[in-house]
Amino acid sequence: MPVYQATATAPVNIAVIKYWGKRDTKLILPTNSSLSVTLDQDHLRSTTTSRADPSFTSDKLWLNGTPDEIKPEGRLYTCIKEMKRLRKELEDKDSSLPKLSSYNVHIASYNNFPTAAGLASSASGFAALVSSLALLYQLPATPSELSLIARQGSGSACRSLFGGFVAWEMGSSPNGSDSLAVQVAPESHWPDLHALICVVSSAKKGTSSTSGMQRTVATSPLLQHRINHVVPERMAAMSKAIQDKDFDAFALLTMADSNQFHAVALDTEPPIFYMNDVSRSIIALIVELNRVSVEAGQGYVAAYTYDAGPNAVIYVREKDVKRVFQLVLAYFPQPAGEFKDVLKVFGGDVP
Ligand code: 2P0
Repeated sequence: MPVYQATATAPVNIAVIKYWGKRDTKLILPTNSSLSVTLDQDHLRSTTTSRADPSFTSDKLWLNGTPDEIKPEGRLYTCIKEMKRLRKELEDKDSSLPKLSSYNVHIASYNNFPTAAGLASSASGFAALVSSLALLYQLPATPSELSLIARQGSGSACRSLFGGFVAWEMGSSPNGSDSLAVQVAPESHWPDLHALICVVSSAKKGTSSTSGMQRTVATSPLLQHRINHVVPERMAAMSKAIQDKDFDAFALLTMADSNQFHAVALDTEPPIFYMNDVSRSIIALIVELNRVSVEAGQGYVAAYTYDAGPNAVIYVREKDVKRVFQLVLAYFPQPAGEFKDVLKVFGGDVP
């Protein structure tokens, strides 16, 4: 009997223009476009193996070795169903192909980063799942086409189908056919850019992104302003900053968008707080570092950004990695209080 099995990996991505809010919760269609940097494979990635076999009695999933439920009509179920549908289309065109679409699949997914680090794994997880099934089913699909399916697993997952700098275009079609990821620039475009990940707390977040963002959609007047009057211009400006490798513009936009995302979280009823006192102290440190550097005519040094949790991601250029790393450690010696670690450097190792 032939063995039908494939393995794929996908990295974590960190948004610099944030996704927050859905206009369609089932199809996962966002209320605004977003843009992210995909981190390198060495540090934070999911690796997923999929196997199809006529002897399997149901679809099954293991996450880091532990069985996970595939809920009927849930997100995992939808992704697997959509991938089988694409395979079936291929089989209908070429009758010589084995009928893998009729077999159940077993899927095993691992993260190479500790889940205790409090870093989101749904983006890399769903991207790796869709990639491994695409490989198993030998689909001729492009990463943008696969992003349409990964998006239905977790919105931010669609951006992890590409490396480098990636936009998730919100689209306008009610069926989601144009809500997909496109690469703004490959990783090789700006190798000078690094990311430091400061693990402030490894605790699970109090409000999940999925429920938090819909509360924001329902109650925040500031979100309407953001969607209609801020993000469209910011997407264009961020793409240009990346194309031009303009770190000052990139840093200003990244920090402004992180601030506004946390402002709409606070503008939600009841309010959502993702950052804690340590997160805010790191902001103060970066703001002061930049102020001194800008006043000396040397421009911005670092850009912080925070997702739906207290951990900081700090973008810096190669020449400043060591300096910023040492500065963070000087103010937040480890282990101290809630501050756990400066984890990884995207594009290199911790100096
Ligand atoms: C982002 N976040 O753009 C934003 C910034 C968190 C803050 O994408 O409901 O886990 O699965 O689509 O993708 C987190 O939201 O939410 C997120 P679902 P997801 O990265």
